[in-house]
Amino acid sequence: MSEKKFKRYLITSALPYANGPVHIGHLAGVYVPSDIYARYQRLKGNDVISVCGSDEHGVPITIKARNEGITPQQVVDRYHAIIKDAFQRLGMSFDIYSRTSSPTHRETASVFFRKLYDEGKFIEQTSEQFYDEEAKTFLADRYIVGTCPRCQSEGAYGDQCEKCGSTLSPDELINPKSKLSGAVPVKKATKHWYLPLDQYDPFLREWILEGHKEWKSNVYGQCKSWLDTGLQPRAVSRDLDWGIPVPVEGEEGKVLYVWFDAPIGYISATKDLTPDWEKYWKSEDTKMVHFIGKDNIVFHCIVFPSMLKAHGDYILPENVPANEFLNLEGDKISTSKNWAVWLHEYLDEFPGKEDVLRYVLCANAPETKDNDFTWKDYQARNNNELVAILGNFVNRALVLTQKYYSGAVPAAGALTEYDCATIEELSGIKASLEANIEAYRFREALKDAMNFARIGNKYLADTEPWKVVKTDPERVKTILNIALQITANVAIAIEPFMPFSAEKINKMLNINKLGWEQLGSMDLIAADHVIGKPELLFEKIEDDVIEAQLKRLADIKAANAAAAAAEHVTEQKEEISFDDFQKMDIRVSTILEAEKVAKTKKLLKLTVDTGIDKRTIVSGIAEHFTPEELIGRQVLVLVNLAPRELKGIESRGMILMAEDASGKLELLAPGKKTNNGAIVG
Ligand code: B3M
Ligand code: ZN
Repeated sequence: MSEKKFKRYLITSALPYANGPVHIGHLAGVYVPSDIYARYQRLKGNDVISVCGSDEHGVPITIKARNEGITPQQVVDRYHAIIKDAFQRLGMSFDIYSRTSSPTHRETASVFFRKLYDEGKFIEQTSEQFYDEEAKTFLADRYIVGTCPRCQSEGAYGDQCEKCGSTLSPDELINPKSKLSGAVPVKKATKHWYLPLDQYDPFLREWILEGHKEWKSNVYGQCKSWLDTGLQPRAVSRDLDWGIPVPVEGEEGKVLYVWFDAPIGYISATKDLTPDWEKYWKSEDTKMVHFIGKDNIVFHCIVFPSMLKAHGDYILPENVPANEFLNLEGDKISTSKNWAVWLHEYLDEFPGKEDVLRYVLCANAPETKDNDFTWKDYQARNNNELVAILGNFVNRALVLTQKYYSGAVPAAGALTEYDCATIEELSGIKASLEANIEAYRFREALKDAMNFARIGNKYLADTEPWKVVKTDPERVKTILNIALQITANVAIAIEPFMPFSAEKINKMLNINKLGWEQLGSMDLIAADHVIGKPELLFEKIEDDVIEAQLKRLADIKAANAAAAAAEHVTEQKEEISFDDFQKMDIRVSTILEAEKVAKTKKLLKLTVDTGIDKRTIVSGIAEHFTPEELIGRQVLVLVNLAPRELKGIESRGMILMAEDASGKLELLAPGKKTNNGAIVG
């Protein structure tokens, strides 16, 4: 860990794409850790700026606009507002939440590009790219669709097949078509500029592999493998009509590649925040930390630092503590499949529970490996940790002070050995808490912060002031004085993690927000100080609330399965002759009786009236239909199928059903009531 002392902190958080809302995966990966770190550094009295904003360029935004028949600007205006409002409601304490469609950013990114262009830092290359002659536009990979060469499924994109997950290039697609016009794309020459990353290999090896061995292993390891694989020149421009125009005369229709312009958004946001922006970006006394998800490591550790190095005026990040990914109920979070807990929806459905979400996402953060969010765990942590420990302790300390002393803080008397042991234990927390935050181990840091409440809760449970007050009221004054000092410490320690609860505690203690340097003191609240009205910090979350969320996800999963099924149709079987078909004898029949076959999950034993006779048929539909709902239903039966014995039961015939790719099963039946025995032809 670098021991260098810095005069100020420049904290950046990955700019969320403004083509959709943010979800808990974004929060756990990037924004909760970033806000904890920024709040902590501010609490310590450091000069801190925390910048973020919407990333408003890039192909996904143009696709969203096209799909909705609106302009890209309308897309980004919608989601910029939703994201900015949701961050603010969750207590994200950015000093600015800007956007890359801003005039400052357009100017800053253009000047940045032009400096590198004028100084010959780019390679200029003309290459053949896919072009749509009808739409008269070059096609980004996402705009080309065709048959996947790996799994043969339709609808694969030029860069990826979503069915089998293969990474593709447009040249590999079978029967490529333009998503814009449906035309077959043609190759057309086009000029672009490339940042020769390979030339920055020595610098990056020195700066990262030698200079930043303290970086998180998941980050350091990814950088090392990128370098060992060998860096290639990277395009910094695109043929698109949405983005920052390439500031080169005669090059209309070309824009800066979104990953070239977006990181410069941190600089432009700082410019919009303060006229003193250069002291943050150009002084070695600034500690710059990028908070990102693991999919952004290459851009923040390899590409952007190479851009900054090429430019020459700017500092480099001191650390990039990227988190891994958060999954939801065991599945990958997916915007396109709506498999997410959207922040703005959570805030609407769980008013007053902003800190519960911050707490759970920090406690479960995917700091070193992917992790899973489950609603059951959310409920358990709220009920067993926030309500039962933090809330319970604070409430007892305050309510008992109100009850015994009308809210006036009692003076402490002589301390017992147990009091001293408790105070001693508390005194060791701060160092661990600081070390964990400084090392970006926020899960461990949160446990440290909660230890003030844990120890306080145990202290009250062990000293039982509600009992002792009958026999030794003087002793209770000491107990509650200590409990209130611990409560004030809790408010300081949890502020970076749960700012709303910290504020509530300070309000109930009737004190102003205390500084970090006061953490650990047992002399924070003077005797006779009158505290405010106690209120519950957290409330128990009941099962029905969680069930409702799980039902929502179950419905989404079912809808996705149905959509997938509708999309994917099983190939047609081999051709048969009319004579082959004539051999089958299919009759309208009615199910008279139905029962489960013992010791099987799938089998039902049916008694069926085929019009010819009443017979037994065993059918594997027990997971789709109950016996009760089958009785009396008309079905189609293949009656001349050779009899088979299933679990000791002779089955004569087959009930005909339709099953789609999602496994959804439906019985086939005549549209109207029909005589049993009627021949199906
Ligand atoms: N817009 C976020 C992402 O890849 C991307 C970050 C830009 S930070 C400069 O999800
Ligand atoms: Zn595929």
